[in-house]
Amino acid sequence: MTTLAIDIGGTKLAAALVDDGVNLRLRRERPTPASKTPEALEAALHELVAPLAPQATRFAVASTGIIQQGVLTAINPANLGGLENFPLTAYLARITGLPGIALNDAQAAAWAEYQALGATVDNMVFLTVSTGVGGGIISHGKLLQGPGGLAGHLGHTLADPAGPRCGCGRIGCVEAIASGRGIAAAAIDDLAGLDAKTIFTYARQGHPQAQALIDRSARTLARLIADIKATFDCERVVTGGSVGLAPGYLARVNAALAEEPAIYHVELSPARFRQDAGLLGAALFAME
Ligand code: ADP
Ligand code: BMX
Ligand code: ZN
Repeated sequence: MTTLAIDIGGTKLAAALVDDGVNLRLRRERPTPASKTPEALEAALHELVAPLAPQATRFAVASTGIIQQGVLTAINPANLGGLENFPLTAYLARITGLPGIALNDAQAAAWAEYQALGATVDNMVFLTVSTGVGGGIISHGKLLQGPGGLAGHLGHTLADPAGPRCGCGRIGCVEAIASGRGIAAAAIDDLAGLDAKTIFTYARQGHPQAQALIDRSARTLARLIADIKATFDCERVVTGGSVGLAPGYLARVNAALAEEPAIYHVELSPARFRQDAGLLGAALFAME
């Protein structure tokens, strides 16, 4: 069975064909439209999936935002604005002529990474540090989605009550500080207006402010991981997303976590499927 897998992120869209939930081919990627309207997203999705759809028997979407019965709503409209109650699965069914499913991107990635860990781990949490900070929780081998699809939105837990306001409306969310957007938003002076990717390049060249911004993100993530350990007592935390997978980032998170009391320590590893965890997870979930 061939699945048309689609990943909708705040920065990029990706699609690929996945055979039997494992073999990924013909991967395509394009930026998420800057004009965050339903029409712009529809046009971009259409262009992305059109060459692949005729070869697939169903579609499976991993998307940023809350997915409830195939309908997408942003919890943080700054990341994917203008999309309240966007009928994601209905739109894709119409343009592809295929049946399919949709789930949150970090929930999907958690599912793929959990399968990759094998029988040794029964409880794990996936964290993406990307445009936002997303999460997916596997508890006793089951993916937690929650009755409204909100389960695992760990990026919207409190990091700092004196911190910046998050696009979700709360003050001081982990996402507002640790995400790619959070890193960029805090940049000042010569780094003002630059994106997280460029700030990482400056940090590698020894730029003190760039290093401090990345360290602030990594420390915030480490505190979240200690909270996660206290809440779920999981055996593993897996990190993904372009910030989470950037060279040196996980080492900083590990160093900050090591400063917490030992009871809160948990094994961290980078996503085995790297940028494809969402695509593969959606395809695997569709097989369930
Ligand atoms: P999405 O959120 O669409 O899934 P990404 O996982 O690529 O996309 O995350 C986008 C964020 O990651 C942006 O803030 C971008 O600046 C940052 N980013 C992209 N590439 C890198 C990189 N190589 N190193 C560090 N940060 C990166
Ligand atoms: C936001 C939220 C989550 C998502 C996370 C990571 C929106 C649009 N998205 O917290 O649902 O899982 O970002 O998304 O409200 P990404 O785009 O960074 O991969
Ligand atoms: Zn928030």
